[in-house]
Amino acid sequence: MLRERTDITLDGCDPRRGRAPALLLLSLLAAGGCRSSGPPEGAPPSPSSRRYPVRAEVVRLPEPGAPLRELVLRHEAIPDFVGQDGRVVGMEAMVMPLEVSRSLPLDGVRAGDKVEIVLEVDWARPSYRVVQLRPLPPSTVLDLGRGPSR
Ligand SMILES: [Cu+2]
Repeated sequence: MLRERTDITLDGCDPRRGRAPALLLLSLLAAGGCRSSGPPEGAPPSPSSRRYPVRAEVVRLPEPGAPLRELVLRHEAIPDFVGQDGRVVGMEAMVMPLEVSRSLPLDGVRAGDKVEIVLEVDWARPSYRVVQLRPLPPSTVLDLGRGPSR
């Protein structure tokens, strides 16, 4: 039997939650569909922000000269991900566009690379931002959540 699937929609940036679709949509709209410009560079971390280390594969690098420095990653599950209402809702493995801090160098990073990032999420602004990134060995096997039903 197929698992219920609501991810990989709306840029795949919706945290999993067993909620009514209307509520989910509202929270996504409030989150700007993951494309909020977020806080200015160099702003101190907000007390409302949380950081999650997570492993991922690089799907697409930022477009040179694009207004938003956006990295598309396929990340592993984040079981302790906290939603907008402060509850732990978890986030499935998914493809997700993420803003990258301007101060974070991406030299040498290529599509297909395995990396470990620190994702900073601030529901107060709201923003999703990669604030740290380090390469992992190419032999790293990621658990990207493709369940037995597929
Ligand atoms: Cu995600």
